[in-house]
Amino acid sequence: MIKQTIRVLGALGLGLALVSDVVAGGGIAGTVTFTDGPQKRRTLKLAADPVCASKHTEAVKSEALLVGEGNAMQNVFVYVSKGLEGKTFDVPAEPAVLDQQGCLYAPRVMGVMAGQKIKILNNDGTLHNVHPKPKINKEFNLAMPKFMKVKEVSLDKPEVMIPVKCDVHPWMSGHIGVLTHPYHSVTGSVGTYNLADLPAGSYTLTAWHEVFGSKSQDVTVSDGGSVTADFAFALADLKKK
Ligand SMILES: [Cu+2]
Repeated sequence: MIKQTIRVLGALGLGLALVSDVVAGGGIAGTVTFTDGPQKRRTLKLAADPVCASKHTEAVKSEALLVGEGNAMQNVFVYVSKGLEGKTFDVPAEPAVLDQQGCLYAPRVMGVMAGQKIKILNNDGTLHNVHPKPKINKEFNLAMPKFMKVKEVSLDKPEVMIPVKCDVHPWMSGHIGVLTHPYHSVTGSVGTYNLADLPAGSYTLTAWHEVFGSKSQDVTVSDGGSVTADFAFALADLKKK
């Protein structure tokens, strides 16, 4: 939008002086791959709660490692881990949403800003007990009986990552990353992430996966520039963890 405005003003011959205080920013985008390809996935024992089992027509497999076409790695949390110290950013007014669908967390991995509201939904018609296990934030234990469809919480301190478990359904597993800035992204089924409108500068970018740990690389972003930063994980990373 800002870039567009600059372009329009330029075309009108109005010069950039009018918008000289606008920082255009740059972007970082990339793909995360798992070079050893898809691995065998364990079948989850959802039958322990017939309500959970009834929500699925097929066997439900573990989502701890999801590798798609072209070795695309899903559910990798990519974020700026260094370089934004001392800068402040508005906390989004929109809450993040953590749903419980068929007794699985959706999304399984998510990022929020410290203090941002998180809306936790329960449309499963069964009891869930949302139980994050933070090391820095305050632990809470939220029982959501089947009639409780929504509850709002927030995590106030930066912490990457906070595991979330359900005390009723042991296979339920999620992770929330809490940051002081909005530059985070989670890879989807094609393994891509995108961080837009970063102030120009040098940063450390970190990619985190729940099984394979973290990898970092340094990137420099210029105004209006776009940087590509890809990450690759492999089975061998398990030993390094
Ligand atoms: Cu549950």
